[in-house]
Amino acid sequence: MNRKNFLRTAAFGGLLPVTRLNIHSTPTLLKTTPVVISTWNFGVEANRAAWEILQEGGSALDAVEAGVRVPEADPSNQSVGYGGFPDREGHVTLDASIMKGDGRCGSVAFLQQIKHPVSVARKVMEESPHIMLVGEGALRFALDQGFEREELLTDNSRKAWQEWMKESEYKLMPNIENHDTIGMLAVDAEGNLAGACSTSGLAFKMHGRVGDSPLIGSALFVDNEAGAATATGHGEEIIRVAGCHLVVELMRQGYRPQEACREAVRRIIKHNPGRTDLQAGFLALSREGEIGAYALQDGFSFAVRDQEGEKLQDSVYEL
Ligand code: SD4
Repeated sequence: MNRKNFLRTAAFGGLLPVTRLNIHSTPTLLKTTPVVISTWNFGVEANRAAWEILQEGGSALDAVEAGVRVPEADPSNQSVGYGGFPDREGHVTLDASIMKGDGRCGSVAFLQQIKHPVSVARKVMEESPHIMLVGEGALRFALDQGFEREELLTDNSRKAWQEWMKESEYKLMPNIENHDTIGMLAVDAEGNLAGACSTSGLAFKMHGRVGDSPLIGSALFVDNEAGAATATGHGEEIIRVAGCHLVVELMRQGYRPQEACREAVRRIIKHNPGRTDLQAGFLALSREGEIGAYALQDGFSFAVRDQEGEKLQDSVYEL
């Protein structure tokens, strides 16, 4: 039997699992119908900006950048970009990442005074030989690239911080009270995946703290051969399990997006038996447009936009 016939027999006759063959084959680009998903209720508006690009045949990369910029610029959103809650010392410090299905990626961490960290992350990917820049270096790079310095601490967020200072009690609060993050995944008409993530991190965190959002493989991972994932919640726990890399690798092994997200949540629970003060929510998207979402506990919502319209959904959860 020559090799070609063997592979055909293997695929149709069941000698080898079909997925084994796929792992080693170069992925062909599919024509697909675009889909964009993102974390939390503010994802609905963010998805609209992404959808405008996707429906005109634009790339998933352009779509996720445009989408994530929406909550970054919104002062009423106190967990992302402008208007984000500051750290304990009153500084708004931002983390963001962006990744394409071909493995190219960029990120910034502990960046101050720049309203759109996701766009700086994209510049790191496209205009620097590196993947990640932090703090002062990230700021200098952003300024060199033409971004402007801005005051990101709004009056409302300053007041919330001053209120918090009275007790200075650092307690973890699940869901919207303390932390959300925009994580967005998209597949475009060419079948290419991309994702982006942006946050001001946990409210009133220690100065210098960096969460999962800028760490490739923790809050974001994208691979056209397997799928895409993003995460929100307590970054320290998501980092410990390399959450989004785990989700995508499980999808590569044949897990459905939802099952893969559930497995990541279960790993976090295994590290934290009995704890009820944690939250983590994962979203996953396959190249064929299949969506998965799973959270550690109640309260995680996500937004979906496809040709059928827009939806806000509550995620299933474990505890
Ligand atoms: C962080 N994961 O900095 C982010 C915060 C977040 O929902 O997602 N909150 O840990």
